[in-house]
Amino acid sequence: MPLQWSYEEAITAFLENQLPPPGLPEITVLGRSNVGKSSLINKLAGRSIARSSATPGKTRSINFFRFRGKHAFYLVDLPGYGYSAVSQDTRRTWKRLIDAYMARKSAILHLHLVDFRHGYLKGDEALKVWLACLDAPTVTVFTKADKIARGRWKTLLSSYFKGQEPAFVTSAETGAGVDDLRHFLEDYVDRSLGGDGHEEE
Ligand SMILES: Nc1nc2c(ncn2[C@@H]2O[C@H](COP(=O)(O)OP(=O)(O)O)[C@@H](O)[C@H]2O)c(=O)[nH]1
Ligand SMILES: [Mg+2]
Repeated sequence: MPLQWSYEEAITAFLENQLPPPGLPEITVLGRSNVGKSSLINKLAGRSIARSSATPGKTRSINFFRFRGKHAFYLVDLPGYGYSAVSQDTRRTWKRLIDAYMARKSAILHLHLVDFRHGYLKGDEALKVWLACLDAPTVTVFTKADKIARGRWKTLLSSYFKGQEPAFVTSAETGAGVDDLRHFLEDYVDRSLGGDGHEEE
């Protein structure tokens, strides 16, 4: 059955002191600019809450979206790393914000979004190395799967992905794979809080 979350509020942090106090489980959404982070968050929410744009690298804030499923949790939009077109200053401020975010240690899971057409690019390999140093595990979510014929999905997925952990193939355009991901995240939040991962009857 399709799972629904109620969306409660958004918090935007440009500066360290604007980060919400730790307490709720947080699931981060990471990946290159334009990979489809905002679009996936909107699709998971079932409504338009995160701004999606065709111009990459516009966002300079960390955006927290609070949901309530079985439990309350945040999806956290950590916008594109590796901006090429920003000044040193902006980059420094940005790094400070990310470091402050990570120091809170509230993330229980990181979603690494990767364009299904391209697989892991150079920036993604660097991100993987960085993510591997963090406490919380990472799950890869392939995006824009609607751009690839369904008959090729399985082969393509196994050509990119050799790991044991789950990987999701999704499209924010058609909604493919999104409900599976929603269920996975719901169970993940539940287990992180000591539940058994099953929905209550
Ligand atoms: N065809 C297709 N386009 C997508 C999908 N997800 C995002 N896009 C497009 O890719 C562009 C960047 O998306 P956005 O969500 O803003 O990426 P972000 O920079 O990672 O937040 C936008 O033009 C979206 O409409 C998808 O699943 N399929
Ligand atoms: Mg975005």
